[in-house]
Amino acid sequence: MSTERPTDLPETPAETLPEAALRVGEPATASVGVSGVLHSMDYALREMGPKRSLQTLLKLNQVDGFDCPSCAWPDPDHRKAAEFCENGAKAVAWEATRKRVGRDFFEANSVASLKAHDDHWLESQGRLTEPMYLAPGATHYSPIQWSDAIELIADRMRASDPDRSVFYTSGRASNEAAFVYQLLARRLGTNNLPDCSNMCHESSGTALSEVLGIGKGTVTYDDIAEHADLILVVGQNPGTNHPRMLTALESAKQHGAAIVSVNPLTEAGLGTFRNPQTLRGVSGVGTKLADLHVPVRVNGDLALFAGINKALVARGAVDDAFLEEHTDGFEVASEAWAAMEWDEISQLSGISRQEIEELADLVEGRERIIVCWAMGLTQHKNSVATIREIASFLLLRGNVGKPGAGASPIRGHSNVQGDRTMGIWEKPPASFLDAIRDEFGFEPPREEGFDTVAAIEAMRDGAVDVFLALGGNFAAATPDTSVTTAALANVGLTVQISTKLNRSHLDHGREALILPCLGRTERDETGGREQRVTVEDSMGMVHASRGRLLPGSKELRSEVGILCALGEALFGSEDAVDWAMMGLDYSRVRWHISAVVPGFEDFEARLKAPGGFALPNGPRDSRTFNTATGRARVTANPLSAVSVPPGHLLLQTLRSHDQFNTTVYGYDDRYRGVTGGRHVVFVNPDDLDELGIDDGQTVDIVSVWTDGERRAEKFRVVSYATPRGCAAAYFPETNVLIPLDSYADGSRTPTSKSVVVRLEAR
Ligand SMILES: Nc1nc2c(c(=O)[nH]1)N[C@H]1C(S)=C(S)[C@@H](COP(=O)(O)OP(=O)(O)OC[C@H]3O[C@@H](n4cnc5c(=O)[nH]c(N)nc54)[C@H](O)[C@@H]3O)O[C@H]1N2
Ligand SMILES: Nc1nc2c(c(=O)[nH]1)N[C@H]1C(S)=C(S)[C@@H](COP(=O)(O)OP(=O)(O)OC[C@H]3O[C@@H](n4cnc5c(=O)[nH]c(N)nc54)[C@H](O)[C@@H]3O)O[C@H]1N2
Ligand SMILES: [Mo]
Repeated sequence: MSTERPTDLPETPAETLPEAALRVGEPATASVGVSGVLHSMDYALREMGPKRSLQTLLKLNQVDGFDCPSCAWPDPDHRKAAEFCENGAKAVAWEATRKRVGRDFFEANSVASLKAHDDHWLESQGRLTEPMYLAPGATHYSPIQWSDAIELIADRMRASDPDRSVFYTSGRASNEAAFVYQLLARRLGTNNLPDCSNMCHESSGTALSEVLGIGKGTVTYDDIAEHADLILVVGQNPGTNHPRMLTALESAKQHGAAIVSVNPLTEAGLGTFRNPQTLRGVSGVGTKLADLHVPVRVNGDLALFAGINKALVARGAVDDAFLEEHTDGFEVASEAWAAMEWDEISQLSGISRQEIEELADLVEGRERIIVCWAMGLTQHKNSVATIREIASFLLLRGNVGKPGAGASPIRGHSNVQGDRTMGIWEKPPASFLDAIRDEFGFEPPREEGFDTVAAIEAMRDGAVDVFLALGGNFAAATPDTSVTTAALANVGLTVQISTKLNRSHLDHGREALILPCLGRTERDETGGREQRVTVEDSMGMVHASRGRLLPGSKELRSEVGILCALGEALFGSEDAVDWAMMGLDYSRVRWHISAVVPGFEDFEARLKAPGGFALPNGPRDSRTFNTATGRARVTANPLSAVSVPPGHLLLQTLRSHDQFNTTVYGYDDRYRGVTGGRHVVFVNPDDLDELGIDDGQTVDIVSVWTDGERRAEKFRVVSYATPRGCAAAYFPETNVLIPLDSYADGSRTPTSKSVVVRLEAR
């Protein structure tokens, strides 16, 4: 196989970044509505054309269709014909595009030349079509047969110690793919299963397991849409990241709920919502969603909720019977709250005592309270403590295990929760490993494996020979971009199972493979019959997903198919695990899942119910708490927040309206008034005055950490309504600023929302 670059093919020139087109206008106060729908249709037609657009969008989130590959928001029981949002439509169009990246493309473009392009350009080249191999020292990827690619991975894994292989997962993988993947890692002999969850809701899982005895939320769709009378949306931007949640919030309002948004920014989605599925929405008359906006300082939520808890306890406005019957720790926590100083609470949260007391008034008048949250809470040093404090807030008034009340971490990737349920976890419980042993008859490894941060450290230190990624974009999504890039270069073989070209194919190990796979939208005929897969949504509902489109290329394989082939290559056809059988028929995988994973008994049969089935949830179903004491734990968590030296700002890194994580659909952030570019940093006007920096000026963002400084160059300053001392900019462009060893206590989630920076004029 040739790795020489053919000289007669021109390299695609690297485009200059379109930042020259950057424009900043007023942020929007309303969201969705007709403009959002038209925007997504425009997009769908451009990427898919009219026929594919119809074929896909009308099957999206339908009972006999496929699960939206965008976020993990659940489906309502009563679905509409168009059960999708603007950003779901974009995600589908992005996958079902008619553009292709084939061998000619890789022949024409060296890895070095591709690196000069940005993330939008890379993915917009189209779907990957055949397996590609980058030999040691080669400048270009070249085609490789599937069987050779699989044999090559097996060969490198066999030649190395199991703990020198790493199996990364992104949250789009189906339950079936995830189950086979973790089985492969454990059969090989390692728990090195880092995943995107480590960078996402790990803090939620850690905190909730400690205090409620379950690492998931405790509410259903109907709890939000029909039963709650107060919903707090904390550190989450649903208008962009979970747009279908706005429909549920609109319904909640119609059922009398009050909605409070706790966020440094006033995000458009929680202003006026124009629901395109209703006549009122289409005609432009919207529902005002948030009744109250609490402009908390970045990282100020622990202090804010401690303040509310302090106020509630001081007033005696707690549910004594619930606390007595179901919890422990209340007495100790009450003393700790009583001892906290209001001045410190207000200073750290940025919210006055009076405003906090007013919030407590609102809470006192409501009987069924839900707190929803996402990355605004999970990506700080004190995130686990913050989420424990929120659990205490719910427990104080018995808001767990009754209709319309509970904890609701809103998950990101469409199956990230299911992946964890299937055992994608570097520290699986012993009971899970025992079940694997009993089902398959081999002894799985018991030592804890690498999480995402530990995996990067191990690569950096030369302790990894094979890095395999089931989806995602590890090189771009992880913190400390330069460190991670260098770490990946230190790996023997990097393997990416992907749908689209991305940074992780270009920041590679000494040799590298790209294995192109089927996406959600595509018909899966692995083993000569039509297969379906399953997913679990953010509320613990499990349901089937079946794509309809013809695969983007004849060479594409399913994730399950690829992984089972690797299992067979590694362990042979006589192995304790029936790799070949599972690769032919996914119901065989589900059969094993039934035996191993609690809550999946009779899996295949229960899938027949339209809309799927609910997994058991102790706190929600029966106020059963699987904690160390068998009770829910009320905790008061010592006040803390990141300290920011004078002249510096606390930067949060977030998503624009035109991206899905590292997948950048375009350069506009409609709701925040930014078009034509992504290199912007949002700063409070008074801070700009104090720092002597002008709106519109170009700056470098410099992060300050114990080991020195990191720099992100050429950002345009945007004067914006964010609390004093706080700033915001988009990820992944700013991941270069986040130190690898800056992570949350207890969950080791990188502190992507708490980066101490200064701005340096250019
Ligand atoms: N279209 C689209 N959908 C997505 C994604 C996507 O990229 N695009 N990503 C998916 C994934 S994987 C995830 S995890 C979710 C992410 O969903 P979100 O968590 O909504 O994503 P972010 O853009 O990171 O937004 C964080 C929000 O928290 C606020 N915030 C930041 N710091 C703080 C703080 O200290 N306190 C409080 N109270 N708020 C704060 C920010 O202002 C922002 O509104 O969305 C999922 N859905
Ligand atoms: N600074 C900063 N960093 C962050 C965050 C932040 O808020 N700030 N958020 C973090 C969060 S919440 C998350 S979840 C992570 C995300 O981290 P990842 O999950 O690793 O990244 P994604 O950008 O979601 O992955 C996109 C890639 O997935 C591949 N892909 C898409 N669909 C499929 C499929 O069906 N199968 C396969 N095999 N591949 C597919 C495509 O090739 C695409 O390029 O990033 C984290 N990083
Ligand atoms: Mo996420």
